[in-house]
Amino acid sequence: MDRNVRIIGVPMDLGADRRGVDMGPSAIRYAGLAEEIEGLDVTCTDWGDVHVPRPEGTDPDSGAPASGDAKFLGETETVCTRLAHEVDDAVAGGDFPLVLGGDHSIAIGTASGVSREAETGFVWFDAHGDFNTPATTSSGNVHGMSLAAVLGKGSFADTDWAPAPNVSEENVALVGLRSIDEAERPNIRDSDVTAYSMTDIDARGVTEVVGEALDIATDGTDGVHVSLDLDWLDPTEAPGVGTPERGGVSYREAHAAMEIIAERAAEPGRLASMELVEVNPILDRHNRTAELAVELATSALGKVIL
Ligand code: 6HN
Ligand code: MN
Ligand code: MN
Ligand code: MN
Repeated sequence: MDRNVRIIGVPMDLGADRRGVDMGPSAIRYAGLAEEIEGLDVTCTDWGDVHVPRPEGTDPDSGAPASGDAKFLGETETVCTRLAHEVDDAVAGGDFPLVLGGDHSIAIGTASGVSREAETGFVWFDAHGDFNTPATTSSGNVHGMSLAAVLGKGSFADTDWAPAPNVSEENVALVGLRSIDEAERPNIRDSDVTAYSMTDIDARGVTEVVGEALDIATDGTDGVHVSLDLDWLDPTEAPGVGTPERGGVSYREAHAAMEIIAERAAEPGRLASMELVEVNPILDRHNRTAELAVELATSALGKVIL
């Protein structure tokens, strides 16, 4: 990594049903994130947390009436707007934003901040598509709609905070899918994103799939944002997530993917930003999912075995 890493925590849990994901930033810090990054001879500054309202005393129906079925949409907008400002500020200051979630709804803020001045491709590592809209969701949880929001799908098209200013569907690749809702599937199929399921990884191997995902995300863009939902990994490796799905990638496959990102994203500006989301310490075992998040981040930032 050729830039100072700016850590931005977002203790957000309004976009998911299971409590505890708001403690993700603390758990990831406790697992030694800053120390491990400095061990790579990369400087690192922790900017603390973006303020997030508590769900207690907050009305889940706070969004505009036109929001349809999306819980805490008003608060999500507030948090994502704050985060977008922080991320934009980091990029403008020449830093590399490393965002710690929190649930995956925060990607709406990261995307909007990082793409404010630059065409940005996305590699979205996840068991889920996060491609529901308020019209198709069955949970009402915004973390299951975050990529659709970034791309301005459904009623998100009518908001000024959700669609990212400079992200094209053609430059978005999802990797590792294995749990898509029935009503969500056509949203993905009818879009121009490229989606790789676990079946693709089984057939072609993680290195080939991630290489192709990076080709898509770098094609004509200024940089790539890596959004890493820890439920991308198999729950045996990453038990501390709110929506675990069996059949995810292994420990080594996850590292291989991050190592390819480090290798391919080495040119200045290529890796634009990264976020680590959905770590839930309440459901974790001895902080191992947070520790894994730290390991994967350092792999993406250039840690090599030899
Ligand atoms: N995540 N598809 C489900 C929903 O509620 O829309 C699950 C979403 C999970 C989202 O893990 O970031
Ligand atoms: Mn500022
Ligand atoms: Mn997700
Ligand atoms: Mn997920």
